[in-house]
Amino acid sequence: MVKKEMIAMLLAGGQGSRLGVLTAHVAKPAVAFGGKYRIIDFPLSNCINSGIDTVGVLTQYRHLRLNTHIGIGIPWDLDRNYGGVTLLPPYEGSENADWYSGTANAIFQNLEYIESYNPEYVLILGGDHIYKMDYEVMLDFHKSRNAAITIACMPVPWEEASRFGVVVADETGHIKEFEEKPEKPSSNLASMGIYIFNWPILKEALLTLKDQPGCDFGMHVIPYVHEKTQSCYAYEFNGYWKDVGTLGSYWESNMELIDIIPEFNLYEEFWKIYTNNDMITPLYFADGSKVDRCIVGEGSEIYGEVYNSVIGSGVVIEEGTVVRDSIIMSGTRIGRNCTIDKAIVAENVAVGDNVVFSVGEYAESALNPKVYAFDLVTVAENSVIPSGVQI
Ligand code: ADQ
Ligand code: ADP
Repeated sequence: MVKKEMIAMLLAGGQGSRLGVLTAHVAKPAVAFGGKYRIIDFPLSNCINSGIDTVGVLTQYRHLRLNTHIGIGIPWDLDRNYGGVTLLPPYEGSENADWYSGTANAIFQNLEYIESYNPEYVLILGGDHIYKMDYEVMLDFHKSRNAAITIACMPVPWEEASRFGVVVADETGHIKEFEEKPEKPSSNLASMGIYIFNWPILKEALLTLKDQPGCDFGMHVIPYVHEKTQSCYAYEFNGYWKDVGTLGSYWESNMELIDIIPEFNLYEEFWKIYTNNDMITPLYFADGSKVDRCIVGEGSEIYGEVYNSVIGSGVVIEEGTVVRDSIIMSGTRIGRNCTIDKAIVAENVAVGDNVVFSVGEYAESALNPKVYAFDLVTVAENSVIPSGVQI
């Protein structure tokens, strides 16, 4: 079999509990983003744009949507006989466990998959960040330093540093210290959770640490390899990179897409983001409709007014309704004369007439336990909101 120089392992098995109702039924990487995409489209597109054609996707929680979305990988040109994209749920190829107890344990349970490609390098990716990165450039850096591991890193505000792995590195990128989520960080250069490993080194570490409960990259594997090889490097990334792990950051990064010159641009020809979209009908703007500063997906029908919003595909916004600063996901219908302000309405929701969503107080209503209001009104997918409801 042909050897692959580098394959990617995309970790898509986190719980994503901080996204609340948005991940009640779907895995975080499968959550819609930017109108027509899902979060996982970003790392998957980065792979193919970087020339990586073999990607294992490690799934576990609520992975049905993820499976349907990825399918055999056609939109990303990852439908291959050898390589391509492979979904790797815990029960396949695992020796004795039926659950990925940690990120490194997930990789350990798929040793055979990796071995079948006999790679020199393995790229480990998370499934919950929005960014564009050329992993090939990172690999060149890795080779030039003769590194055991290269960790993609980015400076973050000091007050946020303690929720990341942080590194202290010299000007060549050589890592002197690595600490996973330290209480008192000694640096604000954060690990992005993107690693290139020399495969023999990663394999040795996984076999050594295999009995470690909840074996994790940040907690166990990186400290182990750092200690052992003293050859870990930080690859500094300076582009846009956003953790969409909380409702606030999720909303904010969607809103950033509609800036006139967005910091994160979906329209760049040289780095396309691919997705699976079966919507075939065109967009329709009715007489008297108003749409200002929005992204709107195909197949949507707008009869009302929409401002500063990200609208998915196949969304219907009826007459007399005003939507502002909101994310409305695919397949949702909003009735007449509604006011929707600063809301995240998930997929296939049916909202009646004269409904008001505006930033109110906490409202876990008797009406529908899936509806919450923080500083955003968030509605779970497939919910039905009867006419006249005010949140
Ligand atoms: P965390 O943000 O805590 O830290 P982590 O929980 O390790 O991230 O999840 C990383 C990725 O793996 C996510 O995409 C998640 O969905 C997935 N994942 C989590 N558990 C999994 C499991 N059991 N099986 C499969 N997939 C799983 C990491 C690093 C930090 C770094 C941040 C950057 O540990 O050092 O700073 O990422 O966000
Ligand atoms: P969640 O924590 O929403 O369930 P994941 O399981 O996908 O999400 O993994 C995210 C991991 O990131 C969690 O283990 C969590 O501890 C950590 N984390 C990252 N950023 C933060 C943050 N701002 N606050 C708390 N935990 C965070």
